[in-house]
Amino acid sequence: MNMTQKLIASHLVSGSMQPGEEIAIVIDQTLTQDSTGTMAYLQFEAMGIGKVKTKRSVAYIDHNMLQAGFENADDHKYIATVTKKHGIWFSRPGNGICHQVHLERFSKPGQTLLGSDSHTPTCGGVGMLAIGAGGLDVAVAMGGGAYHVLMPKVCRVWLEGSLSPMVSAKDIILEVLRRLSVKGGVGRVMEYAGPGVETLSVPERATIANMGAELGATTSVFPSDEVTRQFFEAQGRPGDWSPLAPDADAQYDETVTIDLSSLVPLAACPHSPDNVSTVGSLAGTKVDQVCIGSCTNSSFADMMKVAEILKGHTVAENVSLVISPGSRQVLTMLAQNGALATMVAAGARILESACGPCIGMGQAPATDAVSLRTFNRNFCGRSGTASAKVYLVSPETAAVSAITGVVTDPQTLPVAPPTLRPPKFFVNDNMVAAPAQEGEQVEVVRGPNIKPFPAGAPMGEQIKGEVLIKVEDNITTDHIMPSTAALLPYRSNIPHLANYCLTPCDPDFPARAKQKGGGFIVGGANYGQGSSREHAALAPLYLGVKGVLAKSFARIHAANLINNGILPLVFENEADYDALSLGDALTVDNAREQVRAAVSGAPVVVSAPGGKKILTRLEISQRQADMLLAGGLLNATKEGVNKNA
Ligand code: MIC
Ligand code: SF4
Repeated sequence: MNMTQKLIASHLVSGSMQPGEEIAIVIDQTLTQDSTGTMAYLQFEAMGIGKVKTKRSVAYIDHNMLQAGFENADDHKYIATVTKKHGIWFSRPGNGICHQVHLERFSKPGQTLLGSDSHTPTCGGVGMLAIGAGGLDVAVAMGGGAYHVLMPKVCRVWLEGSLSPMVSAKDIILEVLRRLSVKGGVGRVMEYAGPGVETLSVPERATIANMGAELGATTSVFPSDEVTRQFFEAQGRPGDWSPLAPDADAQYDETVTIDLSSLVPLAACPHSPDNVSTVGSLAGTKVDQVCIGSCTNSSFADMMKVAEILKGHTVAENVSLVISPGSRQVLTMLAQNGALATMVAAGARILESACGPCIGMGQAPATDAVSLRTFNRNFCGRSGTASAKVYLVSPETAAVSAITGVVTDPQTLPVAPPTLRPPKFFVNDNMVAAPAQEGEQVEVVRGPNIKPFPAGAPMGEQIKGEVLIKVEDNITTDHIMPSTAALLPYRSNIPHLANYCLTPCDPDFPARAKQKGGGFIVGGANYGQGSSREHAALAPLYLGVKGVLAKSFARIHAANLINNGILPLVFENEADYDALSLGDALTVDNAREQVRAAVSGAPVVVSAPGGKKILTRLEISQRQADMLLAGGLLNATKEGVNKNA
């Protein structure tokens, strides 16, 4: 077996391990963060379960850190108290970005992790099966329910050679994205192997696993080897380590080979993580802003490289450099060894250990600005400035360019800082609050920002509505449910958020949907890529959207639609996409019957104007059909349809 098959086989509760078949796996650990967490905990509460049934569940506060009004602080209080009540560990604001902290303090090779954040695969860097999902799926897992996913194909990424100085783990994943695109990982686990793997430290592996999310992959997995063992030793957790490797005769569905020695510094150009060019080809482009941090590149080693490059220099006059160390562990170590002072002396603006500018929480660039970021997503407008041009680069490229003021290939710098593997990390878990022994005693605090979530209604015999919007390929959840500093505080207030649904594509969409009493969305390929945010299904649900017809869907978003009772329909014939227009009246007759028949592969017929019949595929299991008929997972769970929950 390969590692993916081993991890799945040891957690399998139902289904057969044939690629494309629905399987159910036991979840050992869960994580949530605050922007998806409020909804996940409201849903968990609605299930009426006392203590979580997982081996470990952790709630992080890292996204909504600007407290411009009471809303974010209210959300923090709600999460702090609801977690204390239900047996969940609570990583307090300031403790760091969920994926970085989870890797450092809670990851465990061989275990499964389900997180309500698409970058949960970061912990694949130590041999976990770590998957991102919607909040409702995570809530079910906390309640002891299995997680359902399609058995992935396994793509082996064979790494040879070793990286040249100033070429980074970020450049490896950018190379994978350049070759495979943002759709290239759909339905796959990326499994890393080959002699190049042992040249990479755990944080470097985590960078690659993290940004595997941008391939659309189910997750990415690295072996747990001697390098991993040393990482656990240095984290003061030697007992949590166990080995993981593929069998010598392991089989893979596909293989991609990368010679690390041949890689050069790369950049993802606006506005997609797979729009990759060499940094050399962009050299000389004037830079306005450099942001270093995020769950992709904020480890101690990354920060030390940056400090080493900045040493003795001043940030170019035309550049604003902001740095957010990924965790309190990282920040403390930088403070202790003087690297923080080096960064400050160079003119860096230090932000707290949180997502910050990565999710548009502050540091929106100037109009038309060029911003170099060590982050993982550069979707248009995500920075908070629609006209900004965001490039995704390595910490080396970012730091060097911050000094020169123009995009600069870091290989042109005479000194290359070493890659650090500290023998001992600074450990202090005092900002992770333990759950209460007697949860019943804890009172959950709900501020006025905590609104009930919209519930789906059981499916009727006929589904009718107009095409409310037609959008192109690769629409992200940042388009469907934008997340700016102004909107993130309302993640527990769907009626408010719904007013901004799909507005980057068409500002009139919410009003039209309300006026028409709901209807259908028409999308292109890879509809719903990016974030795991369930809000990209909940806001359309609130607006009365009953179905989305698209050329294809991103995995997490399709699951979120089904979980909320919305039909994700795939065009059998892509020409039908071209034929549909705004305002076309669509009808699904005998909807309940058609949904039941879809389980065995029958097409769902959608009637369009002029007597046209559009054939669509609804790729669902029996369990998902039950959910759609019941009006979503929560209803189905309440009806007892979902036995596992
Ligand atoms: C993101 O990077 O887009 C986020 C913000 O972390 C999301 C979660 C969210 O929308 O709250 C993700 O990646 O899932
Ligand atoms: Fe936070 Fe950005 Fe990572 Fe999402 S991608 S978890 S916003 S740091």
